[in-house]
Amino acid sequence: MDTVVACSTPFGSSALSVVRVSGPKTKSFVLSLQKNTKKIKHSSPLLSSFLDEDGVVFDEGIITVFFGPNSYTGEDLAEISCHGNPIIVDQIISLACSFGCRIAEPGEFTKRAYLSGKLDISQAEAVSSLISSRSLEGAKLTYKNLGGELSANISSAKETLISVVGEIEFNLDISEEGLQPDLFTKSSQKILLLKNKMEEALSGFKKTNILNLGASVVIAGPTNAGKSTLFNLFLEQERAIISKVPGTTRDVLQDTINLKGMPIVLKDTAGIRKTKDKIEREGINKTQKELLSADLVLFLGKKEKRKKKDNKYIYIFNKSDIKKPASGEYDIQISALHGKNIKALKNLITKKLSGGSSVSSFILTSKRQVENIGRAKEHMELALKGLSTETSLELVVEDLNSSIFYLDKITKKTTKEDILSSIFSSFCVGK
Ligand SMILES: Nc1nc2c(ncn2[C@@H]2O[C@H](COP(=O)(O)OP(=O)(O)O)[C@@H](O)[C@H]2O)c(=O)[nH]1
Ligand SMILES: [Mg+2]
Repeated sequence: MDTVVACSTPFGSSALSVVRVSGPKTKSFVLSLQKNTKKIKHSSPLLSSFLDEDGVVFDEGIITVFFGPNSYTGEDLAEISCHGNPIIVDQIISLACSFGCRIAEPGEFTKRAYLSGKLDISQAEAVSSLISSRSLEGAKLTYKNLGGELSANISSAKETLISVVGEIEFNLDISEEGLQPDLFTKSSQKILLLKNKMEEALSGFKKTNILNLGASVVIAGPTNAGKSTLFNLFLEQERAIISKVPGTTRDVLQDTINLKGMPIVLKDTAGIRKTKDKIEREGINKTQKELLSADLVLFLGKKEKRKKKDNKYIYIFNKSDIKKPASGEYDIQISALHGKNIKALKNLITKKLSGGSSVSSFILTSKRQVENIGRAKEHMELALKGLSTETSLELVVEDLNSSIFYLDKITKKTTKEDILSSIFSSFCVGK
């Protein structure tokens, strides 16, 4: 196995940087850096000078070595804290390379942790989401999976399915007439409970995903409706120009806000109208694109009659201080200028974004997990249908085994190399 090296902290000047080394050459490399060689102990920080190839000291810092298998990667692992200067970091990395180490690929430390059985694949995914999470609440949820909460949930679901399969198979072995009388109802009840849990997990994903990645919320509507006024109100600053002149906002303006712990990228757009102005038309094209990719649209106008109710839209009646809605359907009335009913609007936004769901204890953090839970749930539904119509028990067993197969894929130790590569390549170098 190669010994790998990488800087685990962001590039640039800072008080400290941390270089990580993992693999069989770790201890001897750390010794080569020291002037007065001290005995290396497991997990004990050691103040050390750093020597270059000519024996000249170029920095000093703290080295902590963790002996495998009791380390993050399961191998010998060193964390070298040096002064946060890219030149010093480069020097340590190039010394390690001359010593026979190679530069780690993105996510390679976590991949090694996975390969040595320190983490299962769902925990490795939790590491990645924890690093990229954009809200504290999202980080807290994700951290639970790092501790193995998802793995525990999956294994308990699998145990239930295995026990149902076992019972059905036992009954298949005895004669048809001798079937346990409550076999169908008992099995259905157990599977139904599990299926509901899967549904909860799937609907909770929407909220977790928004807490981790943030949501794109677009303010749109006709010119002069008060979009920029609302945008500024949310930002609590005069960010966009407000004017009675229609067509003032042309480019998409955006900023990040936090609503009840939810990170939101809020966008102010050009008002939609027919215009001969080339630049304004370009702005309106941009608005249309934003509308397509938005998680939620705050539309300052009424719903078009022929349009079906779109769940992505909140139809807002603005300027309620000077007029009342004559016709049309609105979800809420506000006054952006006077901040009237804004609290209710904020509540509506967070409710819509979380899909009204609360996060269950079954937390999913990646699309891969969602896909597999979805497939497992589909097969549970088929098994339930089979049980309710009392069709062949063999087919029910087959569906339950497929459910187990998909649940297994979430935490499996033997995941295919291409799936591994796609998971770990999204990590940063040094993790
Ligand atoms: N009375 C009243 N005027 C508003 C309200 N919101 C915006 N306006 C005014 O409507 C005009 C257009 O606002 P602006 O935010 O630039 O609209 P936009 O074109 O949709 O971005 C400005 O003169 C605002 O002061 C409101 O709630 N009440
Ligand atoms: Mg505007």
